[in-house]
Amino acid sequence: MNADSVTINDMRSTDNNLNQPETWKVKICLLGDGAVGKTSLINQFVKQHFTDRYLLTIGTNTYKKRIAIKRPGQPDIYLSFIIWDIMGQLTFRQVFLPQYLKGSRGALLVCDLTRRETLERLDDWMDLMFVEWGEIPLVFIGNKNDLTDLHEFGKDELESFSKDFGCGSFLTSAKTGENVEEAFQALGRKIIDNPPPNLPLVKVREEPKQLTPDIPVQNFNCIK
Ligand SMILES: Nc1nc2c(ncn2[C@@H]2O[C@H](COP(=O)(O)OP(=O)(O)OP(=O)(O)O)[C@@H](O)[C@H]2O)c(=O)[nH]1
Ligand SMILES: [Mg+2]
Repeated sequence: MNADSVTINDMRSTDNNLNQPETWKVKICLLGDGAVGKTSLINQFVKQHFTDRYLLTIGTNTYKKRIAIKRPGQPDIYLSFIIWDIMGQLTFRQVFLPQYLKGSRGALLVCDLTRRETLERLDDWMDLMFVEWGEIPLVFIGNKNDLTDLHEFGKDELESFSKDFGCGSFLTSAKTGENVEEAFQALGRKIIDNPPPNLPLVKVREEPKQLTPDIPVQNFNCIK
């Protein structure tokens, strides 16, 4: 089998043992502007860890986590997420994004509740995505919900934005963990309910791998 291209059925575990739960390997991405909290959300989801230090992501890093999706009256399905953390800098987007998006089966689109422009710029991310992917399962995230005093927009605006794309949304805090698991679960459920048909197969890493070091950024002024 060509490791660079697979169909959705190939993503299912080939283990025929009926005692083994059904497992799908699924590549997903987090997209959004710089410093909205993509890396922090992943660290909270995968390692239940948060730091106030801003470590600029250079290029992309991958992480892995397996979750169970509950289905009423049916056995759970396990999703083995391969999570791609992509840097939010504009210059990077145009050059590398298409190759990083290749094979993704869903995405979390992240904005920062303390900076309105990060919500507006999700439009640009959506444009880039549709060009590369067409329609795939999406969930929108308004992050930094713990920084209430600094909020420039809230639930209503995020909801009306995400509804334009027929998608759900969550207010999260990577710091406290609020709604982080729930947002990833919602994306997983959407992927299972609406698997994108005939996507090219993706080579999946078995172990989380940091491809490039993060760079510490001093004095980032959005963070308490
Ligand atoms: N208070 C608070 N701070 C957060 C939250 N999420 C992220 N931060 C902070 O915001 C800054 C940027 O977070 P990152 O997770 O590195 O942002 P990013 O989107 O990965 O940024 P790039 O890698 O540049 O694209 C860091 O200082 C984090 O500590 C949150 O929910 N609450
Ligand atoms: Mg990052």
